[in-house]
Amino acid sequence: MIKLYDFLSCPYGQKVRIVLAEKSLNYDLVSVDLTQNEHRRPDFLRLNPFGRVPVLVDDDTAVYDSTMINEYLEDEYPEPPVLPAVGSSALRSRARMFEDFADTSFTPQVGQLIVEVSKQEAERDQNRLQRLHQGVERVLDYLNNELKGQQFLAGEFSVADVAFAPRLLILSEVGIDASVNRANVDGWIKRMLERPSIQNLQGVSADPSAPG
Ligand SMILES: N[C@@H](CCC(=O)N[C@@H](CS)C(=O)NCC(=O)O)C(=O)O
Repeated sequence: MIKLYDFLSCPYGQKVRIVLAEKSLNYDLVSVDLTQNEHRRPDFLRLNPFGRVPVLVDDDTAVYDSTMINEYLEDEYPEPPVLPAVGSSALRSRARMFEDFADTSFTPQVGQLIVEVSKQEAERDQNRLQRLHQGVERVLDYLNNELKGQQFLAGEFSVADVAFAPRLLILSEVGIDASVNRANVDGWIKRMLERPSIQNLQGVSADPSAPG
């Protein structure tokens, strides 16, 4: 039996829930309320010494970190795949690089934007806000270019697209229209929104308690 320790608005937990849904895997969701510091409790720290969600427990195996969890799911439950086929080394690297870029650059940047936008207007740092906006717009331009002639970032739908989806879907809440003047990004978002794993994703919101 699979258990997922998660906080619904966490974009990294959302990455894992998209993959679980793609692979039609049943699981129990165990809520770890970050606003109540439940991620700092000793029993949770035994699962992940970093004290972060998501953590996946599959029978006797506990795995933390969304990227490592999704690798585990791909190894253990390979169908349908969320990585290009073994042997397509260049495409597999491309998928992993995009996932890493989303996790370490795009998602945290949008997270900082969420935190800034959720402040009272008078308390917002307008320069920082502008810098963050420009940073996200630059990434969207880059993605628009990378998506030229492609349905998804690395061949078929993969962990590369999964990693961007949670924060792409809330950009309008922080005042960014990802699609305007970016036809490739527009088509990509529409294709992702056709997938039940993304349509039914819970917790997609600009919640500053899980900025990512
Ligand atoms: N690299 C990790 C990041 C996970 C992460 O940052 N989770 C946040 C919530 S979105 C968290 O648990 N934060 C609590 C903390 O850092 O104290 C992953 O991909 O799973």
